[in-house]
Amino acid sequence: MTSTFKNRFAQLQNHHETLINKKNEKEALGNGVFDRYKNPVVTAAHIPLNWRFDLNENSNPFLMERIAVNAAFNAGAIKFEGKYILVLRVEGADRKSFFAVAQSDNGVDGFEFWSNPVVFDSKEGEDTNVYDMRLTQHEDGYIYGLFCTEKKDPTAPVGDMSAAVAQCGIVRTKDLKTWERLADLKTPSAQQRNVVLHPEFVDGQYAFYTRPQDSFIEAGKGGGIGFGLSKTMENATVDKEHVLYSKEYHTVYEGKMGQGPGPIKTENGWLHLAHGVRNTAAGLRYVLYMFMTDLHDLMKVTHKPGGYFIAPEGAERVGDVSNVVFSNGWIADDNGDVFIYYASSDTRMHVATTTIDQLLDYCTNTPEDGLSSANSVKTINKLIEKNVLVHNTVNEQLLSNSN
Ligand code: M1P
Repeated sequence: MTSTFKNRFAQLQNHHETLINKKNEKEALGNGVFDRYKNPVVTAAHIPLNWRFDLNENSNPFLMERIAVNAAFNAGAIKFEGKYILVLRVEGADRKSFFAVAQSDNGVDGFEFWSNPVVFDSKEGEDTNVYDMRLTQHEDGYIYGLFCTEKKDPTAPVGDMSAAVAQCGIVRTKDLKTWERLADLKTPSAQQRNVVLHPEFVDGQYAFYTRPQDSFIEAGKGGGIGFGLSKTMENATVDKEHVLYSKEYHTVYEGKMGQGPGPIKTENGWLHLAHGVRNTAAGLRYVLYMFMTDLHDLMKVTHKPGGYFIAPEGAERVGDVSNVVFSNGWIADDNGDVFIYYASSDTRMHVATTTIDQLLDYCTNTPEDGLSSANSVKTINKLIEKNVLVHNTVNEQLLSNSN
């Protein structure tokens, strides 16, 4: 081995190890709802060297990167055998996405990829592109991965190389290593993305959150969060989609929205995280918002905190598709801690930490969107009045303490 090759390899290894061992820290202050962290938890640079470099000096004397990775983002998440597991959407320089598992001991740093990317069969013709897996530990004993499978639109006019059809692919596993491919979900909608499996049976059936859409980018008449039941997972079919959360004019989800990860069960109802999309002069803006549904009636939205929950901030704003935050994975620990994994600008993964108590407080006490400027001002004035009372009480207490 020449010393040039040896030195370059040592430098690459050193750079990679330093990145993986970098400790993450909470950002100062925060908003009281969740804490952001200084570093992303996974980036394209976290991808193992042996996936990207031919390490044989004879066939790669310059130690060139042979297979470049563009991004690592939009990860499903699950706690498995005591580890915080992400199933990431890894996107190559060739634009093709695939899935790969990374694990960490503490959920905020030290994420390392497993030895190989995830492999599973195609079904119903080869998937051109697969992405955005939502993981659900279902009460039937399987871990299901629901993802988007994309193919060229067979009805696209000659010369149109971008028209695509998106549907919901389904895999299941018990060890996150061997994945069984099932038939794609059938629904009444022309296209589907952002489909999520509910963790419990509903009336003895499997329950799905869907995102009915008319075409590949535009949700069209659809675009809300739908809900439907299927008797089986082997040939999952939702005959009827009921929209449980609709698009609304002048909200952060007026363009379209999509369920994030599967909801978290609490004594007070189900906590949901979703993304909302609106159009701007600079293109689409994706933010995260929250809502809650009734513990027993999953179609009943009980709390709708107004506005966004997480929006892209600072360096998160810039990437391959700028001004985007997207989440399809979170982990709730038994002690009530919650790890929200979100991607920024279709490029990298971050974590935000919080607790079930904070999320419940946020969902139940954040005012709803009043849907007009006057109503927003009324809501602020109400809070100011309330704070005047608090201020007076505190002053009275201070006075009586000093007497
Ligand atoms: O580019 C932003 C996101 O766009 C799509 O989300 P949606 O279906 O809601 O428009 C997905 O391609 C997603 O992967 C991507 O992050």
